[in-house]
Amino acid sequence: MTTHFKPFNTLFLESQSILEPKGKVITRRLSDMAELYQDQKSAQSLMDENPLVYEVFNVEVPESIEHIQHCITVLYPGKVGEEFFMTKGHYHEILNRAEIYFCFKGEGKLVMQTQDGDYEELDMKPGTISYVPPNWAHRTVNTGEEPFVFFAAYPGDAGHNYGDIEKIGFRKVIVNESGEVKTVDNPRYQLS
Ligand code: S6P
Ligand code: ZN
Repeated sequence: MTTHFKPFNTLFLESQSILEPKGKVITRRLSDMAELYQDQKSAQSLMDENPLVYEVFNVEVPESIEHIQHCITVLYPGKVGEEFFMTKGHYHEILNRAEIYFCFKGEGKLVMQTQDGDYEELDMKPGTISYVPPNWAHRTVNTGEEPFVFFAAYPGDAGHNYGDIEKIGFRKVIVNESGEVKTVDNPRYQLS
């Protein structure tokens, strides 16, 4: 008889924005990603405090194509200089693996980019379901004053490629300009 992977539930504890069981937790502080922000002087001045930027609660399933990885990200509010807190951003290691996001709480943007430099961004608020098609790098940005909390699901074998975004960056950055959320050109963006 074949041994089947057993079905199971995970509970999203909405009031605390955590999963039960917590699964594999990834914690990103400013020191894990300071070089990604535009204003390096402000990044350095926050380094003593080293704020928590985001946490990812990953349900543990095998990393193979038959399975669907799923997780909750809690992206905290804050800014480095005028640039809003954001995730590192990545392509999937297997580039053509898509992803679905569903926003539970807060507000933010999902910024996306292809390897030949196409750029798109979508607004997310509670109830928004966003589709990241195959081949698009993706990053989320918290443009609000509350934690921005979303669920993600993607093919089990997708993997994560952070290096390309670390090197090249996204074409645009999301900043606070006199109290308004603005998308501006990234002067450090370099399409090789
Ligand atoms: C995974 C999915 C999300 C992110 C998470 C953190 O494919 O896109 O769960 O991993 O939002 O972002 P990042 O860029 O640090 O992985
Ligand atoms: Zn992804």
